[in-house]
Amino acid sequence: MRMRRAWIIGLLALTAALCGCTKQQEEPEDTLLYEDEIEDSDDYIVVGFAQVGSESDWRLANTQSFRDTFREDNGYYLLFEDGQQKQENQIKAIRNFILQEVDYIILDPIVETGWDAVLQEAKAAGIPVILSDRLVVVEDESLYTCWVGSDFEEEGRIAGRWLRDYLEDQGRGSDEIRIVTLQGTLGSSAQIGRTEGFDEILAAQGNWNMLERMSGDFTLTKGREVMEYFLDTYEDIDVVVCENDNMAFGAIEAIQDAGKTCGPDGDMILISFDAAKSAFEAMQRGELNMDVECNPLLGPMVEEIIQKLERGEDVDRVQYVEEKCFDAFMDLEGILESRTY
Ligand code: GYE
Repeated sequence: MRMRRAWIIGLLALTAALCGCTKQQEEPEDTLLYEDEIEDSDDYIVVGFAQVGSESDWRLANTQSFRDTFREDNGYYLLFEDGQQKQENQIKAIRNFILQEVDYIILDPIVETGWDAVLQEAKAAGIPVILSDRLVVVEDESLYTCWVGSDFEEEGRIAGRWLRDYLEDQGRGSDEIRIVTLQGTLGSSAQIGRTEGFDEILAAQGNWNMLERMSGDFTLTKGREVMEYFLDTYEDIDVVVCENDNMAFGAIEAIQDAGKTCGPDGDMILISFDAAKSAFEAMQRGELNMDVECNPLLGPMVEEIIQKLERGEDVDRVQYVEEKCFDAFMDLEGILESRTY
């Protein structure tokens, strides 16, 4: 079901006319460049990517990884749709991909539920769906081919274990520890896993008190608002768990505006997830204690899967990305040199 370049252009124009909201329309220069390069005989693997949005540093690095991988000179034509953190936009994008008869659909589902109907449509059209980053919960598991992403629950456990050991080292192992959590988008795999993993460790510590959890939707602005609310509501907070870096940056701003401090020498311990470069810089400035890595560079892994499927080979149903954790006491300058996101 390969599509010729000229055919794709016709379809792109049709889609733009139908939905009036495609990335191609927002960035006409992409299409123009493409039209200049028409060679009727060339075949491409056409991939439609329904991305969550552009809410975080992690997300931008993730999008870039797909753009870098699925290039025309690499044999691909990538149709990219930014869902702007709305499930309905992602569903619309998938329907457009089906209409355009793409060869593969890559879906990074904003939340886990609500995908049965549209994935059924993709299946009926014979288009394989590869899940990337987050997972879906569907009744019929055959609605997607495979999933590549992080073990979010383990990330949550890593954060919890680190906190337990750190408090122990500080001689606070049996003090009452008052914790607040800034959660990611509720119902997303990253939020569910990180919350549950951390909870597992928390449940075993009789002296840890989770004061409140609230969603900051993985963004700096909402993270800041939630932290302002926590600071207004609770007088003593010992630990702030942020389920991603951008919310941690918002929390740092709120804490500093309130005349308080966080980090290894601060009033509060700050824990985050993702380990983007900007978070390393926050650790270097002494504002953040630790960060659990979440690798956004999933493009090459998805490409490998597509190549296998093209050759008719079996693919693993689940593939985890390798991840580490970093804290402010490491040689951050040395580590930063080799970080790519
Ligand atoms: O942690 C966050 C992003 O799903 C792993 O989504 C991803 C999360 C990531 O917005 O920064």
